[in-house]
Amino acid sequence: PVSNLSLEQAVENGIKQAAAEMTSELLRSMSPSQIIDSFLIPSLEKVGNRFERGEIFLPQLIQSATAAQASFEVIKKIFAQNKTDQNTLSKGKIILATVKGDIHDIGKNIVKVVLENSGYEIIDLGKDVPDERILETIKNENIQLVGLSALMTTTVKNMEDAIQKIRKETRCKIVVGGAVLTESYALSIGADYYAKDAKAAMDIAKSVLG
Ligand code: B1M
Repeated sequence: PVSNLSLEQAVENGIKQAAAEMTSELLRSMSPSQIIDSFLIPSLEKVGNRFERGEIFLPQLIQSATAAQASFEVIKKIFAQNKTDQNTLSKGKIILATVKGDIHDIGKNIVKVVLENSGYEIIDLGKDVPDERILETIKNENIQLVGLSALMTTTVKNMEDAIQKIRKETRCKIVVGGAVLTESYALSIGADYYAKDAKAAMDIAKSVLG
């Protein structure tokens, strides 16, 4: 590596290239999920807290997010390689979306890769997704499971609205995730399941779709 930064330092300081390099380095001895859980998420949490305390500002937050995404791009390639030797038949389709008003998608994208790697076909509607779009896709594609992500206290309200609309018109199961949520809160806004991380999302997909 050209730098001697750790992955945490690279993410916390928003240095993209170092983050990518350190990830390749770590992948020699660690699994992708270990890297995500032990380095990427804790570093982003630290950065988020600094932002909240006013110690850093939006440009730095964006740089850190970009560095984390660069690390994840490297991780994604490993997932893709593992996928090739699995059977290619889809175990079922799942919609993923970050709810209206919310542009945080790093977590959703991690969940996507893990679910794809487990054999599910993911319809990724992206971020800041209007409820109507989610609803339409559920109906058009006859979807049995939708995963919604929300990262802010303000957008959890939008998540609740989306859940109500989905409930009213379909029988699709709903799993929710995102750092602001807890299991009891998720259930209180009407979700069927709460996934604290990608592994939990995988277990839920398995129990709903097989
Ligand atoms: Co923002 N941000 N951010 N941010 N950001 C938070 C969420 C915040 C908590 C930081 C803080 O102040 N401490 C805070 C929200 C506070 C609140 O709720 N009241 C905040 C804020 C305020 C904002 C802005 C408003 C800042 C501004 O503009 N003034 C703005 C929001 C704009 C908007 O959305 N409308 C904003 C912007 C950004 C960036 C663009 C710079 C960047 C996002 C880049 C991107 O996503 N493309 C960013 C980031 C990176 C963060 C923090 C630092 C990290 C989020 C993250 O990626 N975590 C975050 C602080 C924090 O979370 N501690 C923060 C890692 C990720 C892997 O975790 O998403 O929880 P997570 O996903 C996990 C699980 O939750 C679960 O699995 C994943 C993997 O384990 N999961 C699911 C998630 N979704 C799931 C869906 C499922 C299943 C499981 O369905 C099946």
